Amino acid sequence: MIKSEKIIRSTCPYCGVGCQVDLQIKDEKIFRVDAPFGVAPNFGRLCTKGRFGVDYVHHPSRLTKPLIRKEIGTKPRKAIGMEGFREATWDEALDLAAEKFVGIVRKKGGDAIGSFCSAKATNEDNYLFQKFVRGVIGTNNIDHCARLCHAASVAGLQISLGTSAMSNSIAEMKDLDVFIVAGSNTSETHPVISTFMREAVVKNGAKLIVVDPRQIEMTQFATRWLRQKPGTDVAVFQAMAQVIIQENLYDSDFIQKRVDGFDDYAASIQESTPEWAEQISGVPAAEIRESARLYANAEKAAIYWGMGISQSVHGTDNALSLANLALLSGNLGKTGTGLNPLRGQNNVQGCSDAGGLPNVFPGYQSVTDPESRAKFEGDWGVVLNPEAGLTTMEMVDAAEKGVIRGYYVMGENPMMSEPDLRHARHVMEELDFVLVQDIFMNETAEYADIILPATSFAEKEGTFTNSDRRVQLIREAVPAPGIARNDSDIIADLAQRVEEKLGKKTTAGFEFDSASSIWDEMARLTPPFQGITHARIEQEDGVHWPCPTPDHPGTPYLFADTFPSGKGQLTPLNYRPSQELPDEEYPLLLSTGRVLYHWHGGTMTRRSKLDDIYPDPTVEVHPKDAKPLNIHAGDWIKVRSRRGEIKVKALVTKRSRPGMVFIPIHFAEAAANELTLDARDPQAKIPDYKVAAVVIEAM
Ligand SMILES: Nc1nc2c(c(=O)[nH]1)N[C@H]1C(S)=C(S)[C@@H](COP(=O)(O)OP(=O)(O)OC[C@H]3O[C@@H](n4cnc5c(=O)[nH]c(N)nc54)[C@H](O)[C@@H]3O)O[C@H]1N2
Ligand SMILES: Nc1nc2c(c(=O)[nH]1)N[C@H]1C(S)=C(S)[C@@H](COP(=O)(O)OP(=O)(O)OC[C@H]3O[C@@H](n4cnc5c(=O)[nH]c(N)nc54)[C@H](O)[C@@H]3O)O[C@H]1N2
Ligand code: SF4
Ligand SMILES: [Mo]
Repeated sequence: MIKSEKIIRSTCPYCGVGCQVDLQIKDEKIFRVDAPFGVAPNFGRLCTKGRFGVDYVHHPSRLTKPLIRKEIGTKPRKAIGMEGFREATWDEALDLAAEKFVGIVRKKGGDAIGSFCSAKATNEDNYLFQKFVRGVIGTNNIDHCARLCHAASVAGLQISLGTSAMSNSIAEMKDLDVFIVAGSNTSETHPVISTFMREAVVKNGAKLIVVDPRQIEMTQFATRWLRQKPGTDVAVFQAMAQVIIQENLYDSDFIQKRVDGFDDYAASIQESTPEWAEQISGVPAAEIRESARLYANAEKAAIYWGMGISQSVHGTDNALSLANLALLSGNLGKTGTGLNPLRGQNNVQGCSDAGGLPNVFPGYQSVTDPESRAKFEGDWGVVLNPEAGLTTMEMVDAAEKGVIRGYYVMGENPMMSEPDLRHARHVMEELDFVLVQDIFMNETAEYADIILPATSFAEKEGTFTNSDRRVQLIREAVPAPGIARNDSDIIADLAQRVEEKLGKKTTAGFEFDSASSIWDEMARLTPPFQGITHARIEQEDGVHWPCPTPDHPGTPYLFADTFPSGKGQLTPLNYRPSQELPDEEYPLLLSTGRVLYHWHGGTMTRRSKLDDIYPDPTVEVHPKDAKPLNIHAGDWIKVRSRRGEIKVKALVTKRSRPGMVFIPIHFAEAAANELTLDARDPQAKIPDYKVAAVVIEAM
């Protein structure tokens, strides 16, 4: 057995569970990953990605030097591989990047730059990124993958409760009596959380209601499985609420003390009977009735949800329909209850908390609020843009119109993750300047003018904030490859160069001696972080924000006494159908999502041994749909939509409903987003990744 030279405690770089890992190091390499037993949130558990998937850190294709496009400036820019770039020094690459940004800012103003920060990078990296973009470039055009992810959950929870984070902690799953898992393939996407859910069922007798059109693994533990047609959640949850009101199962005490809008809401759903919902969703009325009773009669009942709820043209309504259920039944503000959107990326919570959004500074302080702005202007010593910036998809629209001329993309891969890639590519081709900062050459970097090599989670210090708002440390465990540098250091150097060229100087500046001192600056300006320091997290193995003072214990569950908006708000809703439904020409409904072994565009997992287990792009086809087309398991087939076409391997399985196909998003050679459509929820601006129309064909 190999003996480790050192063991470094860190946080898994994949999903929002935020598992604590012990990286075992020999010869400056991670050769094994374990999990400490006594430490939250995972208590010794890891999934296959945390345990076996971090070998991407040592992949030979890591970016090691800054790269500059050989034919910089020619348009339309084309996607090119490594051969189209030449190596450069940091000074040359950063000087040129600064010159290009300054050129655009001088000509067109700061709002001509669009920027993407990263839910893979640390809180400290993202704080500094938004400080640079807001304070030096002078725009609020900053967003990240949260827009493509839980934006609708955020919008819905803001309306109903006045806040958006997961309300209860992972540790409380042991206290569940009843819980709903809606549109979350938890055992593949938040695997360690799913083990606590299973334990709640198997050991504690909790009852689980799964709401999902696919026969995901969680259905094996469910008391009830509501298998609806994709895109019909509002009807199902409205009908559950109708039963709760009609049968007097609601918590009138809770409603009287803590909820507004009951009478209007009750009047609005009189007609939303389970029979009505059955017509729309295909879920038997009796199942809806029984599920409503099970949920409302429980002592403590929680709701967990994922992308099946959020990624929809009516995602905000979906989230609101869940919030309505929790408010009606009083399942908020105590342990084992709550409204819990399971956050996806390792640091998507933190990236939003640190101000990586177009409308807010760190800690959700509004950029349009003069008081908040004055505070940041005072501290940073600059005048800030008073207008909220553009969201991810709005930046694409603005780039198409020529309003945005340059992109700064740190640790995101929009050329895989955005809907309707053909359109997204066309927009990319016409930009004046694209700067990408990543650990690998990805599909977005192929469009860059300059690529800056960053260090990975295993090569730097900082913090990630997991799904239940727990701020945890990552630590330097191995050396950086080549001359790759930490995201924060790159941003700081670039910011100083841009400041100099623009003749602008932030007073607090960009000189930091450590990630911990960047955290301290952010915490000083962000009330819910003020009790948290790196030293404290080190001692306590993580702290849940809000934590306003050093002697505050942190907050595992929210809303004990009140909601941020005062009272919770019940919201009347109307069911609306999806934008593009199957028809004669495109007879199947396409849903896209994830599998256990891979991560998003595959940049990391396809450079890991996990790729050996799941090497090919796939599509789930129901036997009823496969048979007439003579499609067999393992056949390569074509899937076509109005936007594009891909070739994938058929998995003939009853997992997806008849009339529906499911394609994972992880394969660049068959990107699901060649097929998806750019239809968005009007409030949250999130694209619908779960309903489009396609046709399949044997090859
Ligand atoms: N292995 C792996 N894990 C991941 C990721 C990854 O790429 N790979 N990504 C992370 C990220 S960023 C995120 S956001 C999370 C996402 O985690 P999930 O939300 O669990 O991921 P998805 O695969 O998008 O699946 C959502 C579920 O919604 C169901 N669904 C589809 N349409 C509907 C509908 O109309 N209504 C309902 N109720 N359900 C529907 C699908 O069948 C699927 O089971 O995963 C995180 N974890
Ligand atoms: N069709 C369809 N599309 C989807 C979805 C879907 O369900 N269906 N889901 C959407 C969702 S929920 C999400 S969250 C998005 C995800 O979309 P993205 O965030 O664009 O996807 P990732 O592949 O996770 O991109 C992360 C990038 O960060 C890099 N990276 C890793 N660590 C570091 C680091 O420390 N520093 C830097 N600088 N870079 C680093 C990786 O190499 C990778 O290129 O996709 C969305 N797109
Ligand atoms: S559950 Fe998430 S955080 Fe935990 S090991 Fe798996 S991918 Fe990493
Ligand atoms: Mo996500």
